[in-house]
Amino acid sequence: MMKSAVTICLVPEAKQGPFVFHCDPTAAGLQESCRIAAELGFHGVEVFPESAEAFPREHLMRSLATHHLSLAAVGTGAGWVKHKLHMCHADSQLRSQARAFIAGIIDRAGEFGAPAIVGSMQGRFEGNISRDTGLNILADALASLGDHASRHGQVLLYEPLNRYETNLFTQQAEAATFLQSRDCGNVRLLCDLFHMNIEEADSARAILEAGSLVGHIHWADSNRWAMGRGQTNPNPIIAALSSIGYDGYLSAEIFPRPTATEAARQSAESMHRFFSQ
Ligand code: LER
Ligand code: MN
Repeated sequence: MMKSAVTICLVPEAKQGPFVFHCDPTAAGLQESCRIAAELGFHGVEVFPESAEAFPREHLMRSLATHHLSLAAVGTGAGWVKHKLHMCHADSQLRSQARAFIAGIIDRAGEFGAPAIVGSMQGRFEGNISRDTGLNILADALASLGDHASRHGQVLLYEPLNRYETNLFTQQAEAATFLQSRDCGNVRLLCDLFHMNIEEADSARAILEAGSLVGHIHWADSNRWAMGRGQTNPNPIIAALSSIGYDGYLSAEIFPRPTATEAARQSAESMHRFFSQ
C-alpha cells in the first residue's frame, strides 16, 4: 500500500523553499508539525535538516513516537542551500565535502529506517567540468553513496530536477538508463511531479516506464501548490503507480500556501482519497 508524508524544513535559509512546515529543530517546533501531520492522517514526515551534525535525533525520535509517525525520507539539499556544496563542483575538495555531507545524512536517516535524497546536491557541470566528466563524477558518487546506504538496509534516492535547477538529468527515462548502465544498483528514482510537469511529455507514462526503479514521489501540483490547486490530473499518475505496484511514499513537497495547515490538509485529502479506493 502507498503511504503519505508531508515535508518539514529545519533550515532557516530555505524558508522560501517548497516545504509545508518550516520550524526550528527544537522539541516544540517538531512536535507541533508532527501533531498536525498525524491529525491529518499522514503516515510519515520527510525532513530537511541543516546537516548530519545538526540533525535533531532525540527531538525527532520523540515527536515521531508521540504521534505514531514514520520518517519517510531525509533531504540533503541544505548542503547546497546553506553550505554551497554540490557533487559536480569544479573544486575536487568541495566535491568530497559534498559526498561526506550526504554520507552523514544517510547515516542519520538510516538509524530511523529512512532513505536520504540527492536532489539539489547533484549540482551541475560547469567551468572546466564537461558534461561527460560531470556524469562520471555523478555516477561514481551515486554508486558509492548507494553502497553506503545499503549498510543501513536503505536505498539512495536520486531526483531528476527541472532544467532551471540542474543540467544533469531532467527526465526520468534518461536518469533510469544512466543508473542502470553505471553500476548504481542501490539507487532509486525520486519522481517529483512538479519537475516532471515541466520536463516530461507524459508524467504517468514516465512513471510506468521507470517501473520498479521508482523509489519515492514528491506529490505536488503543476504550480507546486497542494495537489488539486494546479493543472495536474492525479488520476493517471495514481493509475501508473498502482500498475507498477508502487508501495512507497507520496510526500507533499510544496509551498505552504495559502497556509501550511491548509496545504497539508489538501495534500492529505488528495492522497488519502486514492488509498481508500
Ligand atoms: C528537492 O526535492 C527539489 O525538488 C528541488 O526542487 C529543491 O527545491
Ligand atoms: Mn523534490
